[in-house]
Amino acid sequence: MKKPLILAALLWSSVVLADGKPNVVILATGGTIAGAGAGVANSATYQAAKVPVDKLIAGVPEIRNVAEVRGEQVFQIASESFTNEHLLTLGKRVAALARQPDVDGIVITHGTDTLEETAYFLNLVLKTDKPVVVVGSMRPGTAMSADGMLNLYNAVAVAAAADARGKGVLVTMNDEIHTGRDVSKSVNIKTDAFRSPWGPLGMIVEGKAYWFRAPAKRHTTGTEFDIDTLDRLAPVDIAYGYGNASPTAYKAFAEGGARALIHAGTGNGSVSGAVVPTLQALRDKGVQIIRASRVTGGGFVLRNAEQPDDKYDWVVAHDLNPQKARILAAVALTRTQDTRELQRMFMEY
Ligand code: DAS
Repeated sequence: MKKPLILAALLWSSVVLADGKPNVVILATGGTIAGAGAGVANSATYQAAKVPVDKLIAGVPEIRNVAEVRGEQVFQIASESFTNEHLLTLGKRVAALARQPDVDGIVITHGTDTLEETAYFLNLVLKTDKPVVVVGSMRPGTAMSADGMLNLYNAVAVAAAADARGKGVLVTMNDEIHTGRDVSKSVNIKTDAFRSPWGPLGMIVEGKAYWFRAPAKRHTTGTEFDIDTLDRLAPVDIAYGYGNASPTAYKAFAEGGARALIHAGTGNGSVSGAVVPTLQALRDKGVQIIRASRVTGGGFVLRNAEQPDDKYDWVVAHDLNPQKARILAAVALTRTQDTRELQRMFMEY
């Protein structure tokens, strides 16, 4: 650690000890919350990943009423461009900060497009019960009724809240607190965009968290995965099911090195008769086949219902949407190739 950084950290922790407010670190990665548009009417036309973290913090001075905060700019990208390497880099930084006794909570500002994937990944691999809160915004800070300021304030308030500990990785958007496991971007152009099929965990109002549910699935300190033992994620791809579907995409992904294919099936994870033989052949070559559904918002893929999964040695994604199924498969395959073990993981996480 460089000398100035040591001095800054010592100063920061001394201020905190004097003041007694929780220490929250804000890790910025880009996205709309750091976006800027040409005019106040541009709520949907803007450039993401422009505003640096210190400017984000300065734009919400009330944050300092709930916590001592400092920021780090980890990336400055639109989140549709996240890669597995970005996930690993971010996860390792969060884990290192969470180990620091002078850090009480962590906020990650993030683009909304893949926010749900990052939040789920961290929920699986972080070994801390300190609050980690992922937050974004649907409008840039330059737009009328921008949602980023309040979203960021809420995220810091939750990250500073003692009763947010042990709840896994959280997402605060639009006054709601969601588990990173369930939440997904369900509307692509308004502030009420993030939904959990089983409902939010709670709400954050005027800086106070109100809890109504607890996470039901294994997370953070309760998982068998550990970011500190991960130096890569398995390549996993997703192909959509639809009328007139062909096996071309699945073959191409497998030729590209995919270790598992997520089938985003119609209905209950159904697979077109034109595609089944290709998936069977790919399974025989060692590629894992995981049936998810393109139908999201509640429900789950039932094993052996639409397809004889036991007979084909396939996995079902249970209630995970295809993009979250990819995250779990990418992590799980670093630990096992066994179908039964993979299916256990899809039921538990
Ligand atoms: N492109 C989107 C992203 O970075 C912008 C946003 O909604 O944050 O995810």
